[in-house]
Amino acid sequence: MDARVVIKIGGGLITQKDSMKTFDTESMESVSIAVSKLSSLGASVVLVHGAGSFGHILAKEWSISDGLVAEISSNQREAVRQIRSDMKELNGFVVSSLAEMGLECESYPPSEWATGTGRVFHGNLEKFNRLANQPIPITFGDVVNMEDGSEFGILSGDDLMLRLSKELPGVTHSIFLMADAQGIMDRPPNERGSRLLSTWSPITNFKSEHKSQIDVTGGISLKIERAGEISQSVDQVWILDGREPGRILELVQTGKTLGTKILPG
Ligand code: IP8
Repeated sequence: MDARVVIKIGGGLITQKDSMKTFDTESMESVSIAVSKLSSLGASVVLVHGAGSFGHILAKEWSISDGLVAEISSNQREAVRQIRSDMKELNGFVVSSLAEMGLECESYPPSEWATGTGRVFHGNLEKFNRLANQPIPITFGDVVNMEDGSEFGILSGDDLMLRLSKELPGVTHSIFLMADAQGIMDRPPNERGSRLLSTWSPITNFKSEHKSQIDVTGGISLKIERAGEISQSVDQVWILDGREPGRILELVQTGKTLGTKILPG
């Protein structure tokens, strides 16, 4: 199979987002099973994961996405050290889960190779360009250094998805795994009567809910904005239910599944 699949494992899927550093072993295990099957079909896989409660809670508490604030700088610097270490710990849990399914990964923490935030961050993406039989490269949303004097900032896994999906050669699928919905719903998933949108393009209207009290990087809105942009250069861009990761296999094998396919605007 000559598929090259870039997958974002949402932080809300593998952690309890509102409870500090709580890893969801079971959710991750079912993702690992699906990735292992995908890899044994011969697909080349690139993984990105979010931060969930290993990143967003402290980042919010110390306004890390605002960069250095003079009055609280020493607390912020301590928080930056802590978040980087917590993110490596979370990545360690993810990598161990994948290893239990027989998958070898190589981790690239953005704090060590990327600078700047948003879609224009700097960093060499060549290390993610691997053949299907090589270890799976994995990275994640992180606190990175800035070149503009603000000292640090937050690089979201969604921006890593955008750049990896667009710049690695031959990406066939770019998939965002969500925590709490089958895909993009026409209104917040917990609202009565909300329905799954089988396709979405940047011109579609929908009402989203951004838990800004928890999420420092923009939640579903950033994700689908990035997904819309990726769909300009990648054929199969999907938002899928991370609780049903078998749908990744169905998608890669048949070209369709239950979820939301993102179309260019
Ligand atoms: O969860 C955020 O990454 P995301 C990274 O992919 C931190 O948006 C450290 C909050």
